[in-house]
Amino acid sequence: MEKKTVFSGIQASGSLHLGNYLGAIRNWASMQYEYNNYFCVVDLHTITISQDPSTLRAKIREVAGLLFAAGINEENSVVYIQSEVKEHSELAWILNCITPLGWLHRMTQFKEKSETQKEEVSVGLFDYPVLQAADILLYDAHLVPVGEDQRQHVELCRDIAQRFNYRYGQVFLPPEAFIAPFGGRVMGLANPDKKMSKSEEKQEDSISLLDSPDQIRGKIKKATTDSLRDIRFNQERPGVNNLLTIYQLLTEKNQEEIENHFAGKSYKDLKEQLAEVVIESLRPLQERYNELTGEQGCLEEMLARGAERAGAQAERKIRQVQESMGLR
Ligand code: ATP
Ligand code: LTN
Repeated sequence: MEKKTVFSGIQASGSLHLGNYLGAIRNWASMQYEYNNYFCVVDLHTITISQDPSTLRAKIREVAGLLFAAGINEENSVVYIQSEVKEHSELAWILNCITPLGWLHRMTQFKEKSETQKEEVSVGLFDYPVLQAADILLYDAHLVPVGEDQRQHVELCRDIAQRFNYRYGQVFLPPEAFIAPFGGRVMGLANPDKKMSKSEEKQEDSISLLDSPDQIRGKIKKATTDSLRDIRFNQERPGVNNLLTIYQLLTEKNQEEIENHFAGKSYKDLKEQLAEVVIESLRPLQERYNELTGEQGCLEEMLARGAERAGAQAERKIRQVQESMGLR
């Protein structure tokens, strides 16, 4: 039986953190053997919010390197940079012309992001979901593994695909969101009411995948807890709950085992043990990352191969789209 296709994207808006790893990348790596996969560093989405050019360039490379370091491999997956495959922009324009404005006005991510943006909100930020639809539809992806926050964008992509097909024939495959039942939302350390986020300016809120052992110990030590004593999973105690959740995601023990393990211990013990678990879990990833980026030109070659493979599929698809519409 032919394998289904998976597509997902990740922005280069900052340093990848533990939330990105546990909620997304680790799952992509473990599911890659069952599917044909495309994992894309979506730099064109990243510039919907203003970025410093040299930082952006470095982050694009870092994010791509971390995808490989987390175990995504070239045998099973195509890893590439969005702006290196020009068909993404081309298809986004075409889809713009069939997407009703009202559909975009309903997108909650735009409402949230445009509120926190102090500078002028760009047309690109508003159009973000259409570019995302183009990403997915170019590769005939069946499944799109994302966090809960992206469900609405994948639904919009389905609607756009169906509208296009209704007008021009069966060209696109309407995809489905694939939301992992577990690990969907790692919260900030200092501010556990908000999710850990790349674009959050407060450094102490998130653990970067490239943080040193001392940085990790320091951030976890300062994590917000509460004035109670017992160590239990409880949504109403977001700080402690988040530390325990991270511990659980990394050790893969069940909640009862973990609560028994920490019975009678202090928050200090919890934080110290969690820090060691995080350090040990990230160690192999950091070693692979250093190897990959230490070897001159290695990552660049991998990304060039990725862009070539993605480009071949994207070119076929855009041709089919143009023919169906009378552009070719
Ligand atoms: P930004 O702050 O720029 O929005 P982000 O950290 O939210 O960035 P994205 O690039 O938007 O990250 O998301 C990449 C993937 O990581 C998505 O699939 C998203 O659902 C997942 N993800 C992001 N933050 C978390 C988190 N705190 N917990 C679990 N998964 C997360
Ligand atoms: N909007 C997504 C990133 C993204 C994406 C995609 C995810 C861009 N294009 C296509 C899945 C499929 C985010 O912020 N996580």
